Amino acid sequence: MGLTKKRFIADFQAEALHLFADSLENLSPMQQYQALAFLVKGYYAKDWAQTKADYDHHQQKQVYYFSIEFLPGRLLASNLLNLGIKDTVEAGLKQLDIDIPDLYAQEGDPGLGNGGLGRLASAFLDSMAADGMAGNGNGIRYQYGLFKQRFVDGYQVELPDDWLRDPYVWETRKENRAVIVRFGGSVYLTPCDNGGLEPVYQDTDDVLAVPYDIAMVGHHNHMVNTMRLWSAEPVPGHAHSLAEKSRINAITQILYPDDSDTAGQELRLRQEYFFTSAGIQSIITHYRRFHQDLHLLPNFVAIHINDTHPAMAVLELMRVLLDDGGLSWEEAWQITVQTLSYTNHTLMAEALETWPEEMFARLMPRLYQIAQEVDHRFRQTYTPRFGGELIQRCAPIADGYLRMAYLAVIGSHAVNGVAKIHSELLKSSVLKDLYTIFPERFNNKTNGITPRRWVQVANPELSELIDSAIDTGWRSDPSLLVPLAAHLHDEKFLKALHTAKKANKEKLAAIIFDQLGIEVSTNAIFDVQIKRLHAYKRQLLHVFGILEAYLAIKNGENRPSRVHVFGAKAAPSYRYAKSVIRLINAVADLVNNDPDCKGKLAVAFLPNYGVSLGERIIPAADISEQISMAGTEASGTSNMKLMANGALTLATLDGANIEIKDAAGEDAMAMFGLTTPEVAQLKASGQYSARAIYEADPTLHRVVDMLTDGTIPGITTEGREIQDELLVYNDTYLVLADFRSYVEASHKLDALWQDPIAWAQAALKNIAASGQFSADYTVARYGRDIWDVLPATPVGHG
Ligand code: 26Y
Repeated sequence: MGLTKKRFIADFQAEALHLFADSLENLSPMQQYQALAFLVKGYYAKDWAQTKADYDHHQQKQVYYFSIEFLPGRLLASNLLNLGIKDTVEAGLKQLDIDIPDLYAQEGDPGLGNGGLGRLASAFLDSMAADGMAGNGNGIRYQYGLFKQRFVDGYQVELPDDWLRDPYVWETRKENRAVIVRFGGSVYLTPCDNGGLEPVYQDTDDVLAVPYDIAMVGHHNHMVNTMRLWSAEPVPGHAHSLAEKSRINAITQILYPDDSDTAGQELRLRQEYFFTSAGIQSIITHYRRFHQDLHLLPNFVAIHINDTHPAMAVLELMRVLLDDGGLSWEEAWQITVQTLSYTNHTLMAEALETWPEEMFARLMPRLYQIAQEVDHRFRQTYTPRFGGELIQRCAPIADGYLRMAYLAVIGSHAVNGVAKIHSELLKSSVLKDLYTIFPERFNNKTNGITPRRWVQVANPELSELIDSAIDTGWRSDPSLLVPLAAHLHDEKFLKALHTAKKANKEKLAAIIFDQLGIEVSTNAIFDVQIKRLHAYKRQLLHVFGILEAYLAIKNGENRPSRVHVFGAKAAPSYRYAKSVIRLINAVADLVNNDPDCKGKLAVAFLPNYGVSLGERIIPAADISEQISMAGTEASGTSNMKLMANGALTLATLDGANIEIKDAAGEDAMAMFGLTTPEVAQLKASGQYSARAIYEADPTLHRVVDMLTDGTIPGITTEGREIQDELLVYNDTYLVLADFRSYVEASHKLDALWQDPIAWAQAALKNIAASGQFSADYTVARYGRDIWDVLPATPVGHG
């Protein structure tokens, strides 16, 4: 949009006056932020309304991305960037003498998700808008987001995230679009006029679902899409008791801070039905404003199921088509399958959702009836061809449970994993039987990230350097980063790359000092692991690497100095993960307070990792730790963000690490460890003995002993627990098996660091190859292969 600095300043002053009846300089930074955000909202309001009108007018096919988590991050800077006015606005703010980083920092970071899955959902909404695809988000407006993490004596402490205490500027309440979601009661079928059966509901608990819409601003294309988040409220006019009211409010009160396994709670099931039903109802209501014929639904609507949490979309869409639309089962089923698609994000059996039949039937009696019919017909249709045993293994209902992943596959026309290896493993392991039945449904869509946020907004130093080398085309088409590789032997450029990284490390060092009181050297290698804390992600292996280095330093060995940076939240109920947090903090105390380590080794565990902290850490990283046991990490996305910022990946051959290696080249990273088939074989053989490895490797022996021998102060119980997991329970995630090759790969990076030019060349290879992981391309592929929706904005060469 055409905006001059002068015009912006006048608008900003007028907005301040309008909102707070005062002049800008008298406002607090928070008030200034709010005035600016409201102004920006006004700047795109017309485009937002117009985009919606255009979609309706052209009857463009729309995508609805259903996700129980979204992690949009702060929106001010990214909205300014997408509107093409960031530089102008920042110049204006500068003229007004306003501290720009401080202003941006006023904005809260909606923590409406746990980790990768939620962030991916937000990246996809951002990219759909950028690609000019009609894409909507559908989720929950949790009153409390993911807990805020503090450390007290090294332990994780969880504080409530009351993110709506200050009004959230970007949302718009749409009371006129509220719908009613029915829970419980009983339902029976009764003959109706057209000769069929219709359900009669009795004694249901009705809940009002009120939508709050947030704009997803497209990049330089005047398109603005919508993320719709639902809030649960009592139905006006119903005589709810106090207890009922609080049960209703509870539905959208809090995000489950658990991404480790199925939480299993009734409330979570209620949440899932709540946003799924509200979403489906509002889609159908909107559709019916323009169309009579429900058979054409798949021509105009694609509904995507992000992991199994919204998988009951299969049943809810059937319910609406059957009961409200009066269609036959066969018609309704065909429409449902054509409309729905599903992404799986995990291979771990314990994380695949199942619900007890009794609970499901009690909360959603009509959906349960439909589920039984789906199950019945599935068995009847496929048993003759595939045999009863196979069908029993993959039917949607068995042994007293609804199996949501199976239901999602059966009710969708497309199923995908999130990295090549993951999609292959789905076919050969957890979804093997359904792959046998529906091979044509399975496909891969490797995850992506948004370089607009992770490079352009988070790392202006690097962005400007790239501009100077290859011009600015990469900013809208990241595949144009490839020609950057021509500068591989351009020493001046390589040095500038180093300087830009150094500047980001200075900024992160200041944050580390500010938050933790630790002084770190920016000449050191910044070695980063940022992700949820999970046994399978093996933060423990990273800790063992640190202890190996610690022992070497105590031994007088000379190593390039390293600062290890961690960011990770543990599910509050995940005992082992919390013990590892305690361990990392204890190792940090040991190392940071040992004079022998000064300037050589430091550990900084920054609390409360999330999108905004990620934007500070990622640009400063030299090494990206992606060290899950092979075959466990579906994709990973921090690997892509870190690569795009020039970090070298230290990784197992897992998830998207494999594709990163293929893109950047093996010499631009350090791979190690057992491969997926090797892991599978070792586990199947029953021959693995963690203790034998421990006994055979003196350094490893020493490191494992340190957990309990008092070397690391203050971790008696946690150290014992972790040691038992390794030596008594035989090391589920093969930390000891991979220890030696991890240390060797890490030494390879140490050696490379000694040659700054060679290091910068490797960093450059990563940056130049990172464009292919832009989510703009990923969603374009979803559009082409799954949703049948084409980008309106050219998506470039990815
Ligand atoms: C059911 C409940 C306990 C639950 C809640 C959240 C289960 C899982 C999750 C979240 C899973 C998740 O974030 N998975 C990650 O998805 C990323 C995006 O595809 C992947 O990159 C990453 O490998 C995967 O762990």
